[in-house]
Amino acid sequence: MRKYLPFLLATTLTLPGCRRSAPPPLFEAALPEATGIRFANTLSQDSVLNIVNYLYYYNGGGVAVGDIDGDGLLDLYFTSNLGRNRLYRNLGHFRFEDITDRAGVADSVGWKSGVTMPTSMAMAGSISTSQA
Ligand SMILES: [Ca+2]
Repeated sequence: MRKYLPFLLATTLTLPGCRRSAPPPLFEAALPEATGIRFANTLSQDSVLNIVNYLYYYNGGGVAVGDIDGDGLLDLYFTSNLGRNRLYRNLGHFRFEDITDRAGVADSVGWKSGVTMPTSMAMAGSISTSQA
């Protein structure tokens, strides 16, 4: 037993220091208060609007990313199945401004199930973000 004592002592003292530290998270929650993005695709159920009558009822709307004002920052457009869509202009540093009403793209009528946005600069400057 005596001859193993140095090994046991060394192992006992060094093993706790060999634990791996947790890897840093890949994603962090970005709260509406910090980003300015306040969008929720809220659905209610009734006898007409439900998953029995429409299998894709809970598949969601969509999110498009593109630079709508040509400032080099990617802007976000969220579509709501039944509610108001939202267009957010990127101000930089994960801060966004809701420009839905100025752009006239709320489109709160009807069922929206997706959205696309050109990835080129074709739309740049087509939506004015300045307040008149
Ligand atoms: Ca932009």
